[in-house]
Amino acid sequence: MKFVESVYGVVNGRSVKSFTVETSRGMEFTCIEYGCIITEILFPDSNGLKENVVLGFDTIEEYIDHSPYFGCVIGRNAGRIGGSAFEIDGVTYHLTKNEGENNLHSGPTGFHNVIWDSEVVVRDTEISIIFSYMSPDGEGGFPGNLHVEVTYMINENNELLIQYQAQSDQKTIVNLTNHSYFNLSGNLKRTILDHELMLQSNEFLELDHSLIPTGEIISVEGTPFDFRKSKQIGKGIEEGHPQISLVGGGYDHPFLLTPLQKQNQMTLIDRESGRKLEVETVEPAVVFYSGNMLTDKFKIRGKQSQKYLGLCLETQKPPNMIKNPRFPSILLEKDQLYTTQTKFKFGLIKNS
Ligand code: FUC
Repeated sequence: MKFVESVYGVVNGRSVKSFTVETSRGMEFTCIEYGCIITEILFPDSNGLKENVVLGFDTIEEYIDHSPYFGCVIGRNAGRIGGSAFEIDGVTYHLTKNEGENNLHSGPTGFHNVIWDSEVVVRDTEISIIFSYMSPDGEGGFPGNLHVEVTYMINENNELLIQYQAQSDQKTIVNLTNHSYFNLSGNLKRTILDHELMLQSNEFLELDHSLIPTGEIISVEGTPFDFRKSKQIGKGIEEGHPQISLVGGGYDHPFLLTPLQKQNQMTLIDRESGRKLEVETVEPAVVFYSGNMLTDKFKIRGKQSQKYLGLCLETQKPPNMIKNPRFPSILLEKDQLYTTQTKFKFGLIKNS
């Protein structure tokens, strides 16, 4: 395995390091200290052509100016909180409204927008980049001094394991995820509409007009939300459904993952390039976002951004759940250790 460290850019006078890990089986992974952003993942297609399979920029300025959360860690809370407020033990905490009345992805002071400390552990067959951050009590409106650690571990099997840890000195809420946009065509040659997705989920959460879960759980059976057998994302969208139109013509929904099934949970395939991505998580849900709101207002490494240019598989606890006791709690008790992990494995279809 190879490892290279360099300086990616400067934010507020502080230099931001970038780390590149290369496996001997052709994967090249780069992340930076700003937002724990994964800026690039190069992976060969079935002809051995190494190309980038995530959306990202070459400069920190672009991330600061107009990134739709490309590749970053989202925290303290992933997704939307309705009304930008929540209550713990009778105390109401107010967050910044950054999407209408709601708070999206923890607002402008979220984890995507801070510089993390880093430490690198190099072993023979795996390299870990350990990012840490101390989020002060009241940051973004959230209670408690929260110490967070995010580890990107890359191994010789072309797997990226993301491990998260957090601990607070006050009762608070935590729901972390990574917001990478994948596009397996390579260097954004095509949209993700002809990618095939397999997602082991029997149910998804209905959203209201501001994309907050209504509390209704809908069976995927007989709907375009049924990905239990692999199918083209574009085909699903074409089938049409009020929930697909509601989110701008696509998917932006929390899918409840089949409980107890911790393997073969999600597989994304691009037949033309032969690339495959398998995702496994200990989280109970995944927000599958098909890039419906990506605009053409900026370029991504020379290519015009456009709707459906990338998709996210945001593994997490269902969003807004502080308000819904039917779902796993995102409350974190004082001194309790929050841990979670998700694995992304890159490969080729023909090897499976
Ligand atoms: C996802 C979506 C949102 C939003 C954001 C950039 O998490 O749930 O709708 O567009 O990404």
